Amino acid sequence: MTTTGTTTGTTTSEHLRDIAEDGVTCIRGVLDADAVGLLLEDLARIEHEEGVRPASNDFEGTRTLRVYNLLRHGRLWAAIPVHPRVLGVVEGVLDPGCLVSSLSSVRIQPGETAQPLHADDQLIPLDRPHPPVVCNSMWALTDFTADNGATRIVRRSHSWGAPTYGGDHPTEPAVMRAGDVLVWNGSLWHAGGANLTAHDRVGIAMNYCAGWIRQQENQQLGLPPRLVAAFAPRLQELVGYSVYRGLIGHVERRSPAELLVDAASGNDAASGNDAAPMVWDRS
Ligand SMILES: O=C(O)CCC(=O)C(=O)O
Repeated sequence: MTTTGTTTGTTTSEHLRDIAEDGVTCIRGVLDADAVGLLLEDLARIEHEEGVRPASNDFEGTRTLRVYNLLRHGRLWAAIPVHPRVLGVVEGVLDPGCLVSSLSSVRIQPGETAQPLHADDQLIPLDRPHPPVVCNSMWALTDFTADNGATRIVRRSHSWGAPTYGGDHPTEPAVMRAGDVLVWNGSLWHAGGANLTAHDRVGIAMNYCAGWIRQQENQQLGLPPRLVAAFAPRLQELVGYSVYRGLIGHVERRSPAELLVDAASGNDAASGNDAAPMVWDRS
């Protein structure tokens, strides 16, 4: 586990060990400085064009800018959910049938106070601890420090009960360099930190869920089919144009991948994403 302490995990299996034990790991140097710069520039453009303003509730923050549904905004964002170094770990926590649950930005501005402590799967009515159903990640686009709002975590809390929402519990800051990615089991207690500095803390919340539960952001309505038709096949699967274990998510016994509208012709057509065999086709 790598936050304020020593670096241990570097391989996928070491990261998976860290998540099994601590509930969290840090994958260092996923994005280089150029990639970070492009994402920061594009995020600033989107925030400006969409007139993004802080929310007025404690959870989203009153000095925090959030942009949801980032896959709507072009190829830079489409590269995030399929990044092999992170997706490989997420597939190990959930399984390869996992889905994109949401993709959003979190710009914690100076003066923001600490977010209430929570677990991302807290609203899912399952007894705890339970097998992972959510696996989330925070991509640092600026350095994350103890003072600028680094995500605060409660190590090993994924194997406890649910936190008292907003409860007072000792936390540690997930200190990261820009380009690093924090990955955690959705049962881990955590929260965004207070920003005591004069500079923004910018992160991308790339969240995944098991292929058999609902995605937090509705990807099928949030992303126009013509846009999804141009996505890489693996990203099409991840946003929900797929069936879990040949059954869950089917449309009249067919995979939704077969129903994507072909962007070029406007005809209903297979998207290039070879439909997986359905459960009924197995003898
Ligand atoms: O911004 C962060 O570091 C964490 C945000 C978070 O946990 C959330 O919004 O659910």
